[in-house]
Amino acid sequence: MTHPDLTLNLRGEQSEVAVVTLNRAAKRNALNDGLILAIRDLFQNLPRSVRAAVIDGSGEHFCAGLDLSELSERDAGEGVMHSRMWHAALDCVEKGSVPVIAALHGAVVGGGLELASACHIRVADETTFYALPEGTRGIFVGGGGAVRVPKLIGAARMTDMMLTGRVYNAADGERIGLAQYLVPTGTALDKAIELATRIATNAPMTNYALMHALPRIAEQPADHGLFTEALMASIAQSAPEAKERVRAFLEGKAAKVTKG
Ligand code: 1HE
Repeated sequence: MTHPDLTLNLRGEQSEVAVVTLNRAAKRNALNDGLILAIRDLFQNLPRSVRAAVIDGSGEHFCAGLDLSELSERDAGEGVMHSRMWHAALDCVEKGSVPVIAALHGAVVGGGLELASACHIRVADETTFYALPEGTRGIFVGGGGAVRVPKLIGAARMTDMMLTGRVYNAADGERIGLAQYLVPTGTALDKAIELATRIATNAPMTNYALMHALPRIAEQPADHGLFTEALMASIAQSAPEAKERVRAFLEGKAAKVTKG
């Protein structure tokens, strides 16, 4: 890809895993407008071989959030447009073509946490820490955090983080739901690639349903959700690939579920 601060590497035997790296370590991977637009473009144009993606950050930190040096001179209207640009870019991560796993270490703060929240799974190593310093910098979240972070940890915990500047360490972050996996220092990327490689072997329609139907069902009234679930289930199970997979299990050719 063409942006100097964002690199794409394809992994796996069929180039099925995209590893997307924020490459601006000198500025702690702070997200300026160019980098946000590059994230949008990259996730809109992933190579067709890609079935799952990983985002990580180079250097000591995942991401320091919004590039504060660009914040200064915007008026109210420009501020709205800027926030909407972040929304559009992070929507391309969350509602794109493939599941995305965030590999976290060091600072996951402000817009960095908003980016991580747009991913489908978060893997954090023991150096990870989470904060929303917007509250103490006299600003507000603007990259979708007000919608996505409460879905992970609840509005009360997010309010506390923003009112008090509270920082969660890696263990507490996993405990409250900011990350689904806590792994030893330096291993988040390997773990994320391992998970992405496994996810890439799922039937694409199942992955699509999990990314696109599940979050919408969660926001529907229960009766509507159950109806949407029934439609999605029938579409997924009618795919030829689903039939083959079920037949393989019944013929003893597919893996059993084993104790974790
Ligand atoms: C930056 C940024 C940034 C670092 N924008 N330049 N985000 C914040 O409020 C986080 C601000 N950053 C920090 O608290 C710390 O930098 C870190 C904890 C992330 C890392 O600390 P450290 O000691 O490793 O690095 P550093 O020495 O603080 O920073 C290294 C350089 O990166 C330095 O520049 P230099 O030219 O003096 O070397 C910093 O100025 C620069 N840097 N973070 C610009 N964020 C859509 S709305 C989203 C709202 C937000 O995200 S608000 C931002 C929240």
